[in-house]
Amino acid sequence: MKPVIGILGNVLTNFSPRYESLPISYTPHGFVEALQAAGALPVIFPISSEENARQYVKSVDAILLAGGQDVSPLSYGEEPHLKLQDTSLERDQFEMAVIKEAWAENKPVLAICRGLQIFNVAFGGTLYQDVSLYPSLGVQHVQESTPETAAHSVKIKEDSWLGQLYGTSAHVNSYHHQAIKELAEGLRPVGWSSDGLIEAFESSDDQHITIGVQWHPELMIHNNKAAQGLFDAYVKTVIDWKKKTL
Ligand SMILES: [Mn+2]
Repeated sequence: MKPVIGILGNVLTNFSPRYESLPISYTPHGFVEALQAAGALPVIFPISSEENARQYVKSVDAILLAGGQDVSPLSYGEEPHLKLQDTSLERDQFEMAVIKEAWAENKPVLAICRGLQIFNVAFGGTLYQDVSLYPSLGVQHVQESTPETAAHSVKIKEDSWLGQLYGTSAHVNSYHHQAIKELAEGLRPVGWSSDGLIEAFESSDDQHITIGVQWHPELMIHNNKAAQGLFDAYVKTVIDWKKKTL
């Protein structure tokens, strides 16, 4: 049996002028393609109310948190900065409920870009609402080049899940204007850009499988072996975890 992985979806409200009044539930196709290529069965969870999080989590083996809107600063006790962009409180609340359910059930979570940020906030961490608010900013984190192009380097902690995959460094793309400020308890940083921002984390205990990356491997799967390799390794980890818990 292939592992079933729930991808947290989004709503597109401006799909095209012709369909202005027709919101679309979706996830970027790269996530679907990458998980299928890795041998998993992806399903997409539409944004839903918090009370449905439990049943959704129970219906899958593992979770993938996708990219998207800014996380609302109201969730970490701040007012919106002038540089804050589009947010969705509804999505934030549903995703935080899913994250907590997955944690309670020890189900693996791969958190990408916004996914890493919302995971951090769900457990009490905070964010820079815009990278310009980070005092040591020295790297372009919203790259001008196309998404399949690696834009900056990341130093990786060798003794980590990501370290087994990448060794001590990786070249990644970068499309985030928000970033982790204080990391939540229960998580440990395992990747940093050269200006010192946290670009990856994992859970600090051995019990939970949580991998968060600030970059977008799903946009590089066609021309970067390590990008598809991350999804391959995640699905393998989910399969191993499933065997252990049966
Ligand atoms: Mn970056």
